[in-house]
Amino acid sequence: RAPFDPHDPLGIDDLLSPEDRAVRDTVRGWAADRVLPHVADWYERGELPSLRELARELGAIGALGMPLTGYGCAGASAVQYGLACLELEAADSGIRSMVSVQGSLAMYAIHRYGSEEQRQEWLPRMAAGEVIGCFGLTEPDHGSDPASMRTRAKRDGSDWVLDGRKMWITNGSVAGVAVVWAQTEDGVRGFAVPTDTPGFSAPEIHHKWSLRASVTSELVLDGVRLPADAVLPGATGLGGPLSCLNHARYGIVWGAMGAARSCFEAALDYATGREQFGRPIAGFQLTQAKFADMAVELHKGILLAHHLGLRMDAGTLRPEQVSFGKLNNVREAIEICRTARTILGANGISLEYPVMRHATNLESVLTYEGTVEMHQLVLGKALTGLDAFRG
Ligand code: TGC
Ligand code: FAD
Repeated sequence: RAPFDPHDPLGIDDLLSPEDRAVRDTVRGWAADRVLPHVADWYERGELPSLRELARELGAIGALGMPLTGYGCAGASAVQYGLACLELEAADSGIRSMVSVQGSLAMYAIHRYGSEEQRQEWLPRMAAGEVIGCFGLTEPDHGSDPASMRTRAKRDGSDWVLDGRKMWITNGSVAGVAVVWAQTEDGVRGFAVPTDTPGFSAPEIHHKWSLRASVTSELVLDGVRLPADAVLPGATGLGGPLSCLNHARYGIVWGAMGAARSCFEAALDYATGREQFGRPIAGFQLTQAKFADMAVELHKGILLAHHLGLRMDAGTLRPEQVSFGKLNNVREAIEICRTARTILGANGISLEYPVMRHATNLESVLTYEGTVEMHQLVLGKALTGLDAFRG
């Protein structure tokens, strides 16, 4: 029997193929070299200064649009994409967010719903990290209920004219292309908007106390005139953007466990070295109870993510199952980070350690891509057959 590994107590590694491990190790190595030495500083400054450089490097290792096929994308499995998200978020949720929005939202929308011309125009450069994408669904007054969005796209001859506002948009002010969702006479449609189009601007949102190493922006659309072929032809109705969310939410199911793992490991390392009452604090029964509970939720969460990944690869994953995973794993990850913080005592609040940074990041992760309550209601509806959203 293999010896007990405190970092993999259930032997989950045995479920992975050599290719899965190679993907994981590549992304882990990249994050260790390129993110971990700098991220506390970026976080403190509230910036992601080398975003464009990082995006190109992520493109070079195949991490952008990773499970998509063709157009320069890696064509990786869902499990491999999930492992990459876990490793990126173990460094910082902001890096995973940048990759999620690029690959699972902006690129996925163009790949699934775009014309062949739109795919050829945008995807190879996005896969290489040469063009950054963003995904504008949320508005200042409409977050959980995107069906009520006010952004409008009207026909003017063969052109489209877009007016409205989007809020809290990751990658917004660095994007070369914005996938914008707007109401039309035929329902919600998506548009690939080159961000140098007159009338488009993306002021950055400052003063965030979470996701500080991430670019978040407003999108302002004032009479943005687009040619007829800017609309994504394959999507009509809210199901278009919501189907993109399934993919990004799936990445978060894995990613949240990365943030939790980082906090668990920081706490374990700290508790074995730190002494109080003449003994390492890891030797106290109350501390060990915390470690046992954290490990149980961490590795249950990774098993759940792996299970959902196998279902996605098999084509059997349902949106309600993604809600199950997002609800559980983000909620448990936050609990693990908060518990880890207590183990570090006062040092737990310092940026010298990753714990508080992860805990505050996860407050955003808990809200974006569907709040806790949205995922409870999605599951509630599936379990009871009754829709609580609109009564
Ligand atoms: P509802 O009537 O239930 O559905 C409308 C149409 O959409 C279909 N649908 C889905 N299709 C695919 N996947 C899903 N998950 C779907 N959920 C619903 C549905 O079948 C229907 O299709 P059809 O053909 O019958 O018209 O819609 P509703 O208005 O009642 O709303 C449902 C609700 C509340 C679950 C939905 O609006 C929702 O998910 N709200 C949360 C909004 C949200 O998550 N926004 C995220 C914005 S992007 C972001 O946060 C990026 S963060 C950065 C990062 O990822 O790192
Ligand atoms: P609201 O919808 O106003 O909700 C407020 C509270 O009310 C929540 O607790 C909610 O659960 C609760 N609530 C609402 N309706 C109900 C109900 N029926 N029953 C019970 N409770 C309810 N969006 C994008 O489109 N693209 C992005 O790239 C993006 N990036 C983001 C990055 C960051 C850092 C953050 C913080 C957000 C980002 N978002 C993005 C926006 C995010 O998706 C929304 O914040 C989220 O969907 C919630 O919307 P809201 O903030 O308007 O909250």
